[in-house]
Amino acid sequence: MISKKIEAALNEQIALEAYASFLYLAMASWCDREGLEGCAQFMHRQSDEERAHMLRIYGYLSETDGFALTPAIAQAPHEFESVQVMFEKVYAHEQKVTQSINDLVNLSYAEKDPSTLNFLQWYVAEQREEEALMRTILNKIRLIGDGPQSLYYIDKEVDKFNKAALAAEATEEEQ
Ligand code: OFO
Repeated sequence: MISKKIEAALNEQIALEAYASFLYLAMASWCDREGLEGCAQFMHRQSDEERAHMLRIYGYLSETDGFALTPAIAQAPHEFESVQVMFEKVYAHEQKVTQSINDLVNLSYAEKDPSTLNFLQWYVAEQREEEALMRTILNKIRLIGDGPQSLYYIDKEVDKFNKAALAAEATEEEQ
């Protein structure tokens, strides 16, 4: 059983995760059109992850006798000035999500809700990882430069993260 306040805040988080999923899907489509195959795959993966983050909250609300509300999604941007600008937007969005998770943690303390506090720990760790990943990619793009001659290399660099994620999944499946 969770309080109405916590239920409402978790539903806001559902909306934020859903928006992230659609934002990253729009980015995947843009990358695909621009011929950035590695970046497109990366953004598809991120989009799927955000949907999984959203569904995790559905599960928690169901487990705690709360009610998950399926959100309306605002139109995400379709066009991006450059691949660097796109990743800057990703990083900014992840920082916004981190702030929202931190607010939820503080609300759970205020509401004396150890179960939600415990549930949120997974998100705290996930956001730390996601922010670090996006910062790493942005730093690489800044080093390479995102002029037309650099796009091929940027795409290859981002594709290394896809390959690393696939390898990690394969190892997990083996265990
Ligand atoms: Fe779910 O917001 Fe990023 O990871």
